[in-house]
Amino acid sequence: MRIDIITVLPELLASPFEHSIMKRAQSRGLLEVHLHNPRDYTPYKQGQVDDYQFGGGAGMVMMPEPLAILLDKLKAERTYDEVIFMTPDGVLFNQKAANTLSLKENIIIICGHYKGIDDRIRQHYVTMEISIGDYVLSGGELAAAVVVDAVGRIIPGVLNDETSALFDSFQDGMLAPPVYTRPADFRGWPVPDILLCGDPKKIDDWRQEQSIKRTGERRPELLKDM
Ligand code: 6GU
Repeated sequence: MRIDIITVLPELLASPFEHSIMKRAQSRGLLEVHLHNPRDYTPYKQGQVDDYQFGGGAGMVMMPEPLAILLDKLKAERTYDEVIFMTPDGVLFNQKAANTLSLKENIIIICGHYKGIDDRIRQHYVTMEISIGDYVLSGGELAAAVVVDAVGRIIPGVLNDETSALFDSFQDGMLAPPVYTRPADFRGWPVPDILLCGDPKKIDDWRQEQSIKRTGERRPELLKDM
């Protein structure tokens, strides 16, 4: 999968994909992340990419030309499955959306800044608008990093133990059960006995039960969807 990210702050996205699972996804050739700065494509002097909004009002808007020139260039090089715009007024991102995106070949992610981007880019280029939650971030970069991470880790072949994603919170619409490691007794706080019993069936049942209990306590609305 190839992800092209359009951002006026590529420095902000330099490190998130250079570690751990995102690094492995790329070194295995399963994920490619490319950063592009619209400033390198602007026809305006001094690298201008934003301007005052028509009609007045506080806040700058990203101008259409730098984005359109860059988008045209990318789209001439390959076919994209989606052109995604990161925006707090987009559709809420969730595990199902991550699963769907992980099956795509090529996607573009546009990070908004300032007051946003000229609406004509949204009308004529963008195919999908994503928000990562009901709060406002100062730009789309951190949200894009969240989406790339959530999508990248579930590309088939990325996780070492293929089953480990199956037990993630939300992968089956439920929260994950608690986990423990050594020591079996830490400061007098013991690991639940059942995890040491050696019976995989009993352990599985206990995890399932814990999963349901946690989901009921913390996110009861998830159980209603099942
Ligand atoms: Cl995608 N962008 C911004 N700027 N703020 C957000 C967001 C995106 N999702 C939630 N808040």
